[in-house]
Amino acid sequence: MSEAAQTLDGWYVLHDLRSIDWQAWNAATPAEKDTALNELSNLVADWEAVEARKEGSLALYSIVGQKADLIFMHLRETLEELNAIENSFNRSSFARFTRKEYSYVSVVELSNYMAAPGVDPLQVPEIVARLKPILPKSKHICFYPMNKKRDLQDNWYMLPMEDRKTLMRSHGMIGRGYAGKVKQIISGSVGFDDWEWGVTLFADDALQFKKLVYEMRFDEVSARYGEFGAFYVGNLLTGESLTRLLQQ
Ligand code: 76R
Repeated sequence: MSEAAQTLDGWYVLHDLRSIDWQAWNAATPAEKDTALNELSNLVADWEAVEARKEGSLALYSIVGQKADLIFMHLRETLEELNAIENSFNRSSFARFTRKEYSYVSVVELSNYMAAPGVDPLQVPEIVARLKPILPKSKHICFYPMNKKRDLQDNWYMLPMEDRKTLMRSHGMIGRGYAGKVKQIISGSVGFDDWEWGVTLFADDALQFKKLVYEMRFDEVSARYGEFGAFYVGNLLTGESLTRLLQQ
């Protein structure tokens, strides 16, 4: 048996994708809209307060295209808290004007492929901070789930640790070329959801997503072993701009 990579696991993650039911929204009375918007702003304000206390984090973006309209990416210490978040959203009167499009459950993950030998990663403050990240408020988000293949000769999980390390080093070097342009959060979802990882990228220039993902397609880890789900790309929202989007 090949040696499993050791992972460091941080905050749990819920990607919650919703669409707006514009027909229902346009048919609602001004009073119903007011109540819904107030409840939505209160929810967002609560989540922002949790982030300010560094007990979790929120990314709120509008999705471009027809797969969904909104993505709420929540980070919390426990799955119970994530469950409470989705329940409070579903209970709100705003939820009546939305449809559930997709969700993804995972946990922020760092693996030991690039770990410095003899160093306890949990004693390194930068590593600990990456496990419980405050999500950037970049202009754009890109989210997609992915697997590492298990196909005859191309079976990631049968490769010796040393080979996987070499491959991951090359992956990491490409990634480093995008330092300052793209911030990535890798979250593991084996046992939690239908794919093995969630990949969430943040950037002020959306083109950098395309350049990074394309460059990685030629790297062996992605070229040979990567399998990808649907891609979601979007633009930053605040509680205020979300309200504006609904009121225009
Ligand atoms: O954590 C680290 O920064 C160390 C190096 C590193 C690891 C271990 C790293 C760096 N990644 C790691 C693990 Mn990554 N990453 C992806 C994708 O679309 C594709 O082809 C793949 C999707 C992107 C875009 C990306 C970006 N990475 C992983 C894993 C877990 C693998 C496992 O355990 O088998 C996956 C699934 C994955 C996928 N990666 C980086 C980036 C970037 C931008 C970096 C550089 C980060 C930096 O140095 O700041």
